[in-house]
Amino acid sequence: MTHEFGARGRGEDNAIAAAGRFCDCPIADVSEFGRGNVNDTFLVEPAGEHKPFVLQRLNTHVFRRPQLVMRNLRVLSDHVLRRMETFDPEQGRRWEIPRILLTPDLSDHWIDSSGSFWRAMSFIEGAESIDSVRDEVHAREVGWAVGTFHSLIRDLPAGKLSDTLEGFHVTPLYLGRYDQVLAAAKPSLSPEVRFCIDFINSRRALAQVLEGARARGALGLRPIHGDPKANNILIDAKTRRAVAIIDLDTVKPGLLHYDIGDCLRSSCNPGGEDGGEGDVRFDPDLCRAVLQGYYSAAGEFLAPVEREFIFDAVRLIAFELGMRFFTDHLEGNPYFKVAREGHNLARALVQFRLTASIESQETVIRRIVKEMG
Ligand code: GN1
Ligand code: MG
Repeated sequence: MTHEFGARGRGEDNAIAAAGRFCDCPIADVSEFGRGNVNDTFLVEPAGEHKPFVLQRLNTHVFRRPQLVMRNLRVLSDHVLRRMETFDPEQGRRWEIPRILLTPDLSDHWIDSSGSFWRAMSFIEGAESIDSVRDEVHAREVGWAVGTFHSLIRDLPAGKLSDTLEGFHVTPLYLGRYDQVLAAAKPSLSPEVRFCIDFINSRRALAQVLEGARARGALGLRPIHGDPKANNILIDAKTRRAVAIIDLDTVKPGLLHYDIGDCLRSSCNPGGEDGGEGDVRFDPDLCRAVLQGYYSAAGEFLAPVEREFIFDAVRLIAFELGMRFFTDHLEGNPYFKVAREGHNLARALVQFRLTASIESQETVIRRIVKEMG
């Protein structure tokens, strides 16, 4: 399956039908929601007193066993809700987890006549998903939310979670796949394509940095979020504090560094993934603020050796995402939704420029990590 341009608008009729399965209520409106690159997300607004909720069509090209995704979500939410009974986030601040909604026959999903897989979750009210971190206060909240989430799931037994996306964030596997796709695609060598190929070639050794440390036993698997980019942390519109972390489909055992790297690469890139105005740049002040927030919630879990890999993690996850976008571009965009021709190539260039900015600030970033203790 290849996503066509404007794929976001696809299937609204089906969305209305699906919305009706998760609420015994008249539906006033169903509109596209958020900016996910993989699943299709809608906000459902029922008429009358019923609360709005979030409806999603899972991308079953990516999540090939969606029932397992839902089972993981149930395991996760039962665990987190139990932990939250005794968890006191600083001064009773608000902290929530989306609830899974059920159909009348108590199923956590509904499959429509075209085979689309739908599920619904409660909507976290009065909170915003913000694509680019605004300032250090926001950055701190993002880091705090990821640390809090790590702290809430750290005792979730790995055996209870299925691996719903094998090889996710295992960079050497992405590199191997890229090599295969490039060999088959034989792309015409525009300057941008040439740049990406050269950029990857000169950093092949980097792909091993975390997996090598894991193989040596320096880093170990723990439950992680998998996709803690800045806009997956919801910010209370009034208090400006983080209130939830969403997009929980990739929770599974992994390295904390996948999450820390992903959170930093997204939070410290003020121009965002589509590249704003001007140069793509990694902002070290935002990095310090994210880490301060993270450490305030979860610093005690990070062994000294794990801290040493934080720089490598942010560099690697930016590089890896660039390689994933570029591979998808070469393949005709089967994975990430695109809004225009060349979108995944443009996204890859942003991540590679971000990687270069991270590399050029290695000393500063390593010093910031050291400051944290
Ligand atoms: C995808 O769909 P979305 O936007 O939540 C991707 C992440 C990437 C992200 C980049 C399952 O997440 O790994 O970091 O795009 N999710 C999956 O924006 O591949
Ligand atoms: Mg996601």
